[in-house]
Amino acid sequence: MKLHEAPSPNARRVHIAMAEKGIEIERVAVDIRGGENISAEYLAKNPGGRVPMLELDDGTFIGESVSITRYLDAIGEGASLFGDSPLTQAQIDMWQRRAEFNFLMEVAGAFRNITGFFKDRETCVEAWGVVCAERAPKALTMFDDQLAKTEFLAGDQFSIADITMGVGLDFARAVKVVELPELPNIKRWQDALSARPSFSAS
Ligand SMILES: N[C@@H](CCC(=O)N[C@@H](CS)C(=O)NCC(=O)O)C(=O)O
Repeated sequence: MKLHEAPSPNARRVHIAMAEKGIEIERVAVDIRGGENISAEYLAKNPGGRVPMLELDDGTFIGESVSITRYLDAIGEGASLFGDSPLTQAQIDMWQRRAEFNFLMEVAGAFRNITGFFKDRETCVEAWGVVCAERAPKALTMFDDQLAKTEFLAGDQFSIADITMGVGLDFARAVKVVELPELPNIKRWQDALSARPSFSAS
């Protein structure tokens, strides 16, 4: 297998999953600043035009970091990142989607529209970025309230939801386009995530 990637929060989600599942994968750098990911050759493999992308040994390509993680979860060792029972699967999916749509996507929207990082390939609307930057921190209360009741976002099991939210928070801090309040339960949970080798090494 090969992981086509660039330094990015979505590649980091896959790196954390690889470490959690004990999987090593050859990495291939994709020049996203130079637009390699929107070249005809890349789009033929991944019409989503983004990184990361997993290439299997039989030439199959899987795009989308959560889909790649789901595949690695199924073939790797150890506890599932997506849940074992119908209930845990639904709860993990629910929190994964909330982390992705209510937080990570808002931070990405703020970053992309305020900085114009990819303005060579998309229309950036600064005012929309400001709206995203306002919405991302507002969503945090929901996660903090949940973490007052549970060890991890979806209950007592570390999951893809924690990976998405933890990576989203670190990305928000790194790109500095969103002001984040310090909330006690998120802090307790993030300290626990940082102590995991999968997070600290990625
Ligand atoms: N939903 C996708 C999003 C992937 C994504 O947005 N990747 C960014 C890097 S974090 C990218 O490829 N950016 C290049 C571009 O937008 O042209 C996933 O989870 O993999």
